[in-house]
Amino acid sequence: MKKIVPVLLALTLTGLPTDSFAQSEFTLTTDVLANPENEPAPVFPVPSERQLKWNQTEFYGFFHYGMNTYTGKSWGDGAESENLFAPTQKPNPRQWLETVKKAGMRGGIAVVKHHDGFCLWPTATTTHNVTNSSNQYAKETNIPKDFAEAAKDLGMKYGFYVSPWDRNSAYWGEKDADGNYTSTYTNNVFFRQCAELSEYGKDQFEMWFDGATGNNGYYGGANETRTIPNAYTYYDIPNLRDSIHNACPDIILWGTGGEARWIGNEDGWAGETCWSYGDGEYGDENAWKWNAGESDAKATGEWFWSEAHQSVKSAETLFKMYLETVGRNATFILNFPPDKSGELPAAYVTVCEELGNMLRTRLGNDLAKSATITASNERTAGTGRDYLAQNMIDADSTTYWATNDGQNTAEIVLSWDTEQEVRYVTLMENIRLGQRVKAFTIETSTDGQTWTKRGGNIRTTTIGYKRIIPLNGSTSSSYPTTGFKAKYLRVKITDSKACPTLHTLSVY
Ligand code: FUL
Repeated sequence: MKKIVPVLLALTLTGLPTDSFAQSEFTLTTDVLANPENEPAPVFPVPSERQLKWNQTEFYGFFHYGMNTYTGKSWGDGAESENLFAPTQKPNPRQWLETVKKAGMRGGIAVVKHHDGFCLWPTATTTHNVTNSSNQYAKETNIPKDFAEAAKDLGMKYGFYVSPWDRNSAYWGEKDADGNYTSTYTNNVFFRQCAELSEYGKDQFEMWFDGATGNNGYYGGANETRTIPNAYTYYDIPNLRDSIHNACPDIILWGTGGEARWIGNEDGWAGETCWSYGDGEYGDENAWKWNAGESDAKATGEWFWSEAHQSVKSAETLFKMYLETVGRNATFILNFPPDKSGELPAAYVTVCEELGNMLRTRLGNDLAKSATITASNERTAGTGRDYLAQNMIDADSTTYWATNDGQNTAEIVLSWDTEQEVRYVTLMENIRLGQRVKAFTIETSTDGQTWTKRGGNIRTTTIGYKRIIPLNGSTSSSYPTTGFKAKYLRVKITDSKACPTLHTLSVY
């Protein structure tokens, strides 16, 4: 309903003719506040549309391949001859993506320039690139092009890791005669590299910038130690972000780019309590900026392939890492390094197949779909939207359940005609309206009278984009051979910043 509110304003505007502006009367219409759908008000901060899409990628591959693959170093110093980059066949990014797709991953990020500054595409920004290697396969290499094409073909998301720190460039960390940093590297090298990369696909989902701020390096032959005080200002991140968003609207500038955060470790785990705002493993309930966590981890011993670090973690270990990242409101970027042939070794392919099978058999058959669902409170429907408990099990993430305003606690009950064996519960908040839930419990019952709390000592606090709770309380032991018998499963939301909004409740 439109309300007309007369407003009398006393304005004192310096420098303006006071007779016409001193007192003015106008009407303010409040129909901007009309809410025919009765949607809950957002709890800020909320994610942007591109941050939401990014979150939905959930689990994706990381591919460290480049100069270090051939030198065995973790960090090249930038003095490496281009000829050292010598693939034994044409690198095959399609095989990388096909492999991780088998593991259930939805996309991948390819390293196209690491700290050594060697570019895996024919760039105009530096001679330190694939075209200047004497190796024939190096000359044919264009990782961003082949990676993007393969991803599109396979229906996967894709993006690139481009190191801001460049130990080869003479301009990185360069100072003028007065001791001030020049902008040559940022403007003429780094921006242009990002711009060139944006040409390889307008639908990229993430650009990966690590936070390294310098050390010793080759720097065009200077062979010295250089550092920069502040990556954000040195790389002119706000400007870079605007430019790249104009070219690639869905791209998230990760890390130094400020649109999603490093989870704070490289071990494949996020905090049990994990807010999508703030920093580190746990986030910060009171922070003001949406900054969801991404957890980066290695499936092998090193980021790059090397003779010494070929062994790969077991699928069981990777499954645990999946539960502790995707299952704790973080995205999971898992590194598999191609070897000197530019392909992933057979052992990595096998592990990816095993992991994919585990995810399908353990978290693939949602028992909630065949349950009856009720909730202690369902928000009053609007003209074209309802907030029924049923919306949590309808496989449509755009419909959701919510309670009425002021109802910050609630009970949701699933029941089945016959006894089920249950091991995991997945919950997903409608984070478009902010991350709200602060505490919940999960219980099971065989008779609807006696309830047993599940989840062991796991902190059932935040949910966020996605939370997966192993009902036996353990992510570390392998898959429980028997689950809990249940005819009823109850989720109690015991604390929330405002009325809770959930779009998915799944049981496995
Ligand atoms: C870090 C780099 O220093 C490591 O070499 C690796 O690329 C990791 C993923 O990011 O910032």
